[in-house]
Amino acid sequence: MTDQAPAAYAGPKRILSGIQASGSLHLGNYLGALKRFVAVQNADTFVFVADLHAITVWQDPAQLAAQTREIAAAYLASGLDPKLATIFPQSAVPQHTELAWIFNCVARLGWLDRMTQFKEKSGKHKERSSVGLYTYPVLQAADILLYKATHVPVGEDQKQHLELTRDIAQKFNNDFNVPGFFPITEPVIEGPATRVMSLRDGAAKMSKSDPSDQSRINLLDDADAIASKIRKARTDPEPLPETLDGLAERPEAGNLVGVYAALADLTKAEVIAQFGGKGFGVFKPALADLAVQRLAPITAEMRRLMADPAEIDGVLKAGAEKARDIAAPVVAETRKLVGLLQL
Ligand code: AQP
Repeated sequence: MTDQAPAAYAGPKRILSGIQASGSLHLGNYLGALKRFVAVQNADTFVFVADLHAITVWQDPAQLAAQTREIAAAYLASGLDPKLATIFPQSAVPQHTELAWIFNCVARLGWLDRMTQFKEKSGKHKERSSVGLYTYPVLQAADILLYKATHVPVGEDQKQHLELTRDIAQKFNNDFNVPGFFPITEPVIEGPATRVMSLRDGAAKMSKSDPSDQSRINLLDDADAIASKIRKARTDPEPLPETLDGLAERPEAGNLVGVYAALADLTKAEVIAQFGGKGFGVFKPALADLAVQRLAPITAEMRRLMADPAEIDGVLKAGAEKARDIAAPVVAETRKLVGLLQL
């Protein structure tokens, strides 16, 4: 990640990201997003729980608040420091939806028609999907540009949505003749685990919505479940190759090597240097030990926090106040540029 804000934008470098409150978090969310928020956090970092994104598909109203707190607990347990980073629920800052409406009028239908995540999530029955699921990337652009965020650490699956955010910023700046008003945000997609794959299928992304629990390691899994899922993970019969190139046609092996590298803060090449030539009988137990060692303290802290909603709510409330203070003037200025009546 560069240390500079993108060109033509004079504001400060600001990091922002979020995770949907749509179910239990998994290792892909942790390595692709959470762990990286923690690594880059500073006093200008905003991390939100995307509860409005979650309701683009059905969420049980009796569970949504608990799911929102669970994501916040994962943030804190993974090492996000609320004295440094601003942590808040998206819905507590009404300016997200206000800016999203203005952006709905800037974004073009053709841009949204190209979004592959909508196609994947709506499946064969797109006419039965919510309108919110379709316009989800526009709300995401508002989430980012509301804070004039310059850098967004995400997994690879979000690349196309970040491109749409850049297109919306560019078009808004052009349409209203305000070069550099919104930054052209940089996606930060880095490290050996930007796309963690299912443990059952090396061609599918590890995902909360995969019906098979065996396909993912959940952050709330205990040590036995983690070890058993890794032991049963689908692989081929060959030992690990001696060079990185040897992983090219071996998606399942490549995935496990990437997970090991991300958990150990190594490169994939360093993992291959250590385990090249060894079979999965050696590699899988080493990976299971490492995963348990890294995840168990996070799981324990998440459980402690989730047993005390008051502590989490205190962090979210303070974060929301801080976020609203930043968001309100940006929306006020945007309204003025668009020509909406100022009363
Ligand atoms: N498998 C993954 N590998 C690496 N990064 C991932 N992310 C998600 N899956 C992987 C990253 O996690 C962040 C939060 O994602 P999200 O919850 O907002 O939505 P998602 O990408 O739709 O996550 P899921 O688990 O796949 O949920 P469902 O099944 O509900 O669609 C993002 O930065 C994402 O890139």
